[in-house]
Amino acid sequence: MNLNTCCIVILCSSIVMAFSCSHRPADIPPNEVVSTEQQIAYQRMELIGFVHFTVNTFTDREWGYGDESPDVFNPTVLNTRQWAATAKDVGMKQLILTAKHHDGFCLWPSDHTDHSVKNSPWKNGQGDVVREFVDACHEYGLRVGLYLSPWDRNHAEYGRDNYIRYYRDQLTELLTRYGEISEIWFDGANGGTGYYGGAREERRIDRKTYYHWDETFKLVKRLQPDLLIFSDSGPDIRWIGNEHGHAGETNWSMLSVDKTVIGEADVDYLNSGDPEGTTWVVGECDVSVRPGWFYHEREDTLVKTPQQLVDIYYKSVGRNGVLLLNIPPDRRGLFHENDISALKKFHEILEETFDVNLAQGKVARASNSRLNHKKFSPQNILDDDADSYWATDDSVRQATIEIDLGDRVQFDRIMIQEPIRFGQRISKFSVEGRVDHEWLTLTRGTTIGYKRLLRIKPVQTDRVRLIIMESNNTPAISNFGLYKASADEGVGQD
Ligand code: FUL
Repeated sequence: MNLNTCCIVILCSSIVMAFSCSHRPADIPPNEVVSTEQQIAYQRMELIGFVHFTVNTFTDREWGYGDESPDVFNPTVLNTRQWAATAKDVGMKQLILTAKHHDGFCLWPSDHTDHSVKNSPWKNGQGDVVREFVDACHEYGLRVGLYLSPWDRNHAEYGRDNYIRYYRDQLTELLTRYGEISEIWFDGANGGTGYYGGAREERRIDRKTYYHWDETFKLVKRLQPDLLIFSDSGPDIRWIGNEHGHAGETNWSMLSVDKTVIGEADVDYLNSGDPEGTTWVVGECDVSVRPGWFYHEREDTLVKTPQQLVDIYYKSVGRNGVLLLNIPPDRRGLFHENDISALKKFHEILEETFDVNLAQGKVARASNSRLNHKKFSPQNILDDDADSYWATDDSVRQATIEIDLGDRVQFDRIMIQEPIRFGQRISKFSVEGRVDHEWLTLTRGTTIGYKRLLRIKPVQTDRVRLIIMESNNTPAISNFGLYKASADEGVGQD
């Protein structure tokens, strides 16, 4: 290359660089506390399933005492593919199985105890429910989660140091034998009466110190670095503080984990999160499709209605949470027909409601748009792309976006999303609609987070505006939607 050509090449690349710099400004500065990529992927699943199955299914209990004989575990036609197919059909993206509940019975042939499927009549002791579960999830493209109860009412050493070794050995088996595990569930129920190897007594533990959770978390992350840990205090996913599947109307994804103790957490704190929290810990909203977590024939008629499930969806996914919905297999080892039909209708209703976003592709204008650059244009909130977003200039904390819908449209559901990879910012907003030349407040709210869904009375309007009144940093929105609810939702309003 001669000198001239070389100069031209350098000049051209400088022009290209300058051009691309001026055309691709940097993202907005993130908050101090932000979600990890794994937490974003987790939250985008929105709906996941829980599978409670063990000796309780056969003894008709919710909490086994720990003295159940493995002989009782004998599902007649266990079919984990039916579980996974159902979950997939109804929009679930992950299933979590109780590999061991408080009774201590293991659904896999653990090398560390005789209290497992290997001593049950099921498949003459040759079966492994965890293996079949994992294989079925993979076949149907679902992620895999496992629940391993810290409390073990069967184990002779529960309450002593030896048990902690046993518990970690079990975790190691589960996290090394079955491929990628996406979530591990550490329940807060701990200590009390039990069989304990025949002692039949009450054993209390110090919830703060007994489990040495920090060490256990390290082990888990060493074995599966991308896995997310659920517990009352995270570190990745937190319990939402109740078993109705209801997140707080105000729900921050931040938490100060030193303010929570597994098994003793302040449920209000968990329910709303903490705007000053130092760790990003997504709220998971667990609830069962039936009154109990395990299958009981007497509850066949007490399955939640599709409308009740839809209501829970608005109170969980619609409040910046992930919905973990339990479906307990029956004694055949199958999801019951009544549960399946409620879930299918629930899914159909949601599909119908959220099928058409009436705001998509319409025209949006904002009171402030960062650098007046199209990367931050208000138009980005109407493009159905969770990664593009509107944001304001640095000094701004309050802003309005107005959407011109063209014609008058009727809607009664509103959806708002923040781009959470930059943190959770907004703490006060309202949505207004222009009716007969007057702006009416349609709804107000506090936090938004990954997703906020709002149910309002049906309204007809050609203009809507989102008013952001409070934000801890420059406000940013990734998506905004308007929908007309399926007639089958029933009356539901916030
Ligand atoms: C609770 C347990 O005690 C229940 O049996 C169930 O597993 C539920 C999901 O968590 O703490």
